[in-house]
Amino acid sequence: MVKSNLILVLGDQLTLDIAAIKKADKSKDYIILAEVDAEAEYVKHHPKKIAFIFSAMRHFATRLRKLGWKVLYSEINDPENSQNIIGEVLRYAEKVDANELVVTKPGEWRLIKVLEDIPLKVAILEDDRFIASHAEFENWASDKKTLRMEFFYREMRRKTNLLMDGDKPIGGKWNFDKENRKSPPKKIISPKVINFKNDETTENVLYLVNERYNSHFGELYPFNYAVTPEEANLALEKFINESLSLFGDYQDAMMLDEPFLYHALISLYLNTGLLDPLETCRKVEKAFINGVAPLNAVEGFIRQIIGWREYIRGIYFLKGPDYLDQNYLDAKRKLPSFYWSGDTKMRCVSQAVLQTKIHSYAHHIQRLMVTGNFALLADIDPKEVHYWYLSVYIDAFEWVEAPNTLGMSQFSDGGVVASKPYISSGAYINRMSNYCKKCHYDVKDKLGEKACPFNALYWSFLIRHKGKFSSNPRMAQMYRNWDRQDENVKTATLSKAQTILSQISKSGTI
Ligand code: FAD
Ligand code: DLZ
Ligand code: SF4
Repeated sequence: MVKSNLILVLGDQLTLDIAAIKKADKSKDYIILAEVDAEAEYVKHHPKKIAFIFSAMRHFATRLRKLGWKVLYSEINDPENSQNIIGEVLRYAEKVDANELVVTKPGEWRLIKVLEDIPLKVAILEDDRFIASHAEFENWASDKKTLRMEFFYREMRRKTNLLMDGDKPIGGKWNFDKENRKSPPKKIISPKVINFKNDETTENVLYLVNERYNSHFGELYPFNYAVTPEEANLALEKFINESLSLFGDYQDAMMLDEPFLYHALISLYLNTGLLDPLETCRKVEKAFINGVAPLNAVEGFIRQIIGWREYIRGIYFLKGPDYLDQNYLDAKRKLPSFYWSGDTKMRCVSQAVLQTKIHSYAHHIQRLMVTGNFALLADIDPKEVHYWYLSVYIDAFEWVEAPNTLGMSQFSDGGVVASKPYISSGAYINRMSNYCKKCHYDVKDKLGEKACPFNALYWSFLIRHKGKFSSNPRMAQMYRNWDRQDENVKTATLSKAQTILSQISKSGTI
């Protein structure tokens, strides 16, 4: 008799196009989906993220069964559930006397390792939901001195033929960012995101998540995210029709009580298999062809997906597990408690943290130039920052979160992802947001009682790490600006920064 294989599908692999399912035989193989505490708790994920994943898993299992697949599903409150992935695979392996475990490569070294070590015959297949394979990225990287995203992106444009006119980019330029990144307008009426109605499956999951993980950071209710590919597609369509045309212009803008602005809010769906990246980009390209959105917006959006998203994944797998342990700037401070409470007088930070608490979402510039910028300026241990981002964001899976946090945001890889640290004083935040007008601190002040903490911290960061950055041509102007300042002001600035850091160490906030 031909033995069955066990096909393990993880909570971020919820598509029929996943490699392990594409290789499976419906007539004899079993698909395993397992809700387990180990995955929900190895970092304490935001309850909305856990609910999103469990509900999407349950909906996917229903779909598989309707299509005739045999599904072995572990619900979180099943008393027989061993509460970890390996335990569940071994339990089912015994039950069905399986031949082999087949799994698509997880997006995290931790899980890859435990699956490689499982006492079963196992096949780990490459995840081919991406545009570039591991081999293609390695090949691209092999002869490069520096791994800059922009050049990799051009390769991806050529490969996908997105926004191409023969071998030339449409519009004559690869990148239209000069036309993007406007300051926020005085008034904005940003389109509302769809609040999906929860069905019985989602309501059951919400009940269980609320009971089980209510000590985790974040608010479970209201829960309105899509949990099926059909719903995720509706969210994408709405973005294309109502927000895409202004996506480029206000990509970097931040506004009080406007968490989403013109962003797509689709990373959670792309990263879990509810949306396909290439199909998404083709729909967005069509919006340009049909005159629904301008080139600067469409090119900017496509670059985020076939450029940044693919590049970041390439870096994670190219650099290996040791990438997580790097700490180029030797940053050692503890993460201030206001990252978990939002309890700070810095309006920009409290906005980012409180939105994250409610939605499990903040947009790119809030992540990079508010919470990330502050952590970098304050020498926070990158591991603690990584733990925070991985647990609080609904779209966070290590392959995409770690290079963004450790590389792009915290410079802990010494400049693999970023050619210079993403740091700024309050002036940048003031230019790109309306936060400062409603802040306790004065963004124009560097030294006074109410001086914006970003200002002194910015200069003290530059001076503390002068040995590492002063020869970087992209930072020369910053050091020249410092040199031009009065000696007394310099001394007072560094002392102010010290006072801020001591205050945070003592009271956990500022
Ligand atoms: P939009 O702004 O509408 O962009 C469209 C899409 O482009 C996103 O859905 C996303 O898939 C892709 N994209 C844009 N920038 C990036 C990027 N730098 N890396 C990968 N994909 C990108 N993104 C994640 O998906 N998961 C993470 O865990 C994550 N952690 C981050 C941590 C830090 C410190 C920073 C600075 C960025 C992080 N990002 C992460 C990238 C980016 O912030 C999110 O992809 C984006 O905010 C998701 O919201 P959106 O769908 O509205 O994106
Ligand atoms: C993030 C997550 C959570 C919260 N829960 C589960 C789960 O119960 N079962 C599962 O298969 N996957 C879950 N995931 C996603 C995994 O953690 C993810 O597959 C790895 O982090 C690799 O990207
Ligand atoms: Fe943030 Fe400083 Fe502006 Fe306050 S003044 S919102 S702390 S940048």
